[in-house]
Amino acid sequence: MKPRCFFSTFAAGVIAFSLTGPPLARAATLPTGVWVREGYELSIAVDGIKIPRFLALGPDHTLFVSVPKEGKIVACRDRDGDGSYETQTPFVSGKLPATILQGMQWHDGWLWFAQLNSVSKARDLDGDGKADEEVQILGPDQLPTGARGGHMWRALLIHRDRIYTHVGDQTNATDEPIDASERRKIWSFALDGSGKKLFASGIRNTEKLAVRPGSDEIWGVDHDVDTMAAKLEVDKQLGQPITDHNPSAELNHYVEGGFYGHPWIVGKNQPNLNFLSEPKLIEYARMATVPEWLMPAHCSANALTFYRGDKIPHAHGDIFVAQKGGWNATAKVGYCLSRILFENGHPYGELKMVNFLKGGTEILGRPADCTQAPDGSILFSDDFGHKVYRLKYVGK
Ligand SMILES: [Ca+2]
Ligand SMILES: [Ca+2]
Ligand SMILES: [Ca+2]
Repeated sequence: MKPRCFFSTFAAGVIAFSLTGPPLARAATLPTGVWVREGYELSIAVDGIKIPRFLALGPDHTLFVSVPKEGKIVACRDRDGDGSYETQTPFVSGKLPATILQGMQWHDGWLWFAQLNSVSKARDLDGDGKADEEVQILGPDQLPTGARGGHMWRALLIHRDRIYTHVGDQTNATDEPIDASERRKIWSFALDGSGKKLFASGIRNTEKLAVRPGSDEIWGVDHDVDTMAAKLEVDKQLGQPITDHNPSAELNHYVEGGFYGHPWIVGKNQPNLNFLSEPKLIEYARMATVPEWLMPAHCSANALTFYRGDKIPHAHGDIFVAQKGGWNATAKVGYCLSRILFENGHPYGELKMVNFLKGGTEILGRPADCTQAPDGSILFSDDFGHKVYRLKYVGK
């Protein structure tokens, strides 16, 4: 059944928040024209954080929000449990913006967090909401090369006493042998930083890793390459009819020893058209693990969360994906939160849940990360609108 579209006209109510002083009254409303799937309610969970990126839940339902441009992680509290977070406290601060605070996970009493060249953990000992003990677990000597190029957002996952981390290709598609760089790979370490092991390779830019509920499987969404047919689409009057739709963005199940194709192979074992003269092209295609699910080219699927709750019907084990929207497609794609449906551990369909593209052209938001709130709703950050939204199932 085709979902009924409607435009939000309701206000989220009054958001009261404080940075350091008493709560401030502040009216926060949804941007006009955001589409929300029927049966769901969208509201503003956190307002007033400039360019929020990644999210993590801590004890007592604290929501941690990374703010890379300001070199800090903000701890947000929803004291009355109504889905609106009233207080914001800088939990970690003073990091250089160039080191890009990104991946976070609460584990064993600490907030673990990744920067470009490090993985650290911090905790608050005196209960004032600010971390006072910080330990660096991995440093530049153990992690891939430093601040050069793009895709420097470090993923971080702690699972079964291992740290998993990844930084993407330093360019759109660097033409270098698989072993030439420690980028484009997932590495794992013991929790004390020892025992470095290669986990998977051929990955362009996967900013978040997640474990499928009831399994030890590690999954992630990988950004597709840009300008894939640039060598063919040379007549500017003809536009970019191939690049506009290729290659698809990928949802991958990353396995130990797996190779995921980048930069030579894209999507379901298709050649990157800029690498047709690569002598090992077919060898790479034979090696590559194909994605479990494909999303539209240039949607910029940025981060995911598996749903582990029971408040959204039939959603346990499904994935929610934050799609920021990319620059390389002629018509805008992405700018949404989607849900990828799973059955027997594999995806079989995708639903758009929230659409921030008004009339196909006007950008109202760019979802960067998502996570499941303690009450079973979905929280997702918008680094365009400087908000964290809450999507709650309300019926039907
Ligand atoms: Ca509240
Ligand atoms: Ca403290
Ligand atoms: Ca791939």
